[in-house]
Amino acid sequence: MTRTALITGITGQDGAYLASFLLDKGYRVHGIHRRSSTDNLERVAHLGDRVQLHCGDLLDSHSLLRLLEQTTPHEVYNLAAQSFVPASFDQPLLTSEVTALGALRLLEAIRQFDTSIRYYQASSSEMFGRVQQEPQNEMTPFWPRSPYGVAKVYAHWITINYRESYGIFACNGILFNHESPWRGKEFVTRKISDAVARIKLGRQKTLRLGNLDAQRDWGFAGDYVQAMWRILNHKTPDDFVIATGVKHSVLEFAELAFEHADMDFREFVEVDPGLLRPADVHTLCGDASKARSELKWEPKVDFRELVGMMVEADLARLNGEWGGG
Ligand code: NDP
Ligand code: GDR
Repeated sequence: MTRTALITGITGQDGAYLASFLLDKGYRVHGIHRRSSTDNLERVAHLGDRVQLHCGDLLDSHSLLRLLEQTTPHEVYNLAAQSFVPASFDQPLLTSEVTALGALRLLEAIRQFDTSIRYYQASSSEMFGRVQQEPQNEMTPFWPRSPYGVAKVYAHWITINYRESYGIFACNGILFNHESPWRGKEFVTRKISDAVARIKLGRQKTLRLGNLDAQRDWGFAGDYVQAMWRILNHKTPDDFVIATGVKHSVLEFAELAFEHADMDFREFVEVDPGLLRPADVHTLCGDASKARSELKWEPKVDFRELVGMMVEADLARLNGEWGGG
């Protein structure tokens, strides 16, 4: 029987990679997107009518229930969120409504419609925030450092609560930072790769960054969406850390990205104190050994390959040669 998946946040980076992955696995794929006055379907355009798109919003319970009834999914992937950490300091209430209560609205709709639906929650390493242990695993206590991180902790625990209370196959993937050529331009990796390409082609002179010392465990989004599917198709519902286990600083990312285009970052990077956050997460590094042993999941793309892939894609984009794959 053909399996059916419903993805929230299909227009985002992970939504596009997950939709493509599930289609290749033979799934029928439905996606929920917000109505917009401008086209926001760029990342899924290449999938054409293989993906069925529906208007809905995590702020609107009725649209979620209606779309469950219309699409009758076996699996629901909740990837939608206000996902940009700095914006969560400017709009903490909106972030909580979407990122925290949005998960609850979707779980409630599942509870009302069909408790046999499997539910994936996009949990985040930002929940570890001021880290209590290095590296972080499923047992590490949370200490979120932003309204976004706090909202993700709520969504994480309400997912566990619906699993324990109603027997729903509800799981959290605690994913560390993952990037790709489809990453939004406000996130630091894509901001850097885009700037490197522009500077290389003479269209930009400098790159202004905030905290250069922040360290992240960066992986490739294409690898990480495979973990989402493995989590939902595991024998029992559970929570998993997904990470590479290797961390690098923002400075190292910038250095390598400029080097990839035969440039020296010291000539172009400027520090802008205005880009520092009220409270930042200084270091994150994940321990994915549970996913490795129970899900047989492994990241394939390493840091150097990821940086090179992103710079190459942005150079190709600016030259009008990028296919979007
Ligand atoms: P993006 O920011 O690229 O995508 C977020 C998606 O959520 C977009 O499709 C956006 O729609 C949608 N969205 C926002 N608000 C609403 C709403 N009110 N109703 C419905 N949809 C909404 O995020 P990523 O793809 O990078 O991440 C996917 C998920 O994983 C997010 O929940 C994120 O918080 C989480 N995560 C991401 C990590 C990463 O490193 N990428 C790591 C750990 C967790 P629109 O296009 O209209 O804005
Ligand atoms: P993050 O990603 O906050 O980890 O959240 P982001 O790329 O925004 O920041 C990573 C680190 O880089 C530092 N930094 C800058 N960040 C941005 N955006 N712009 C800059 O100019 C800049 N200079 C330095 C930041 O201070 C930070 O320490 C991402 C999102 O995808 C979340 O949704 C997800 O949950 C987490 O990753 C895991």
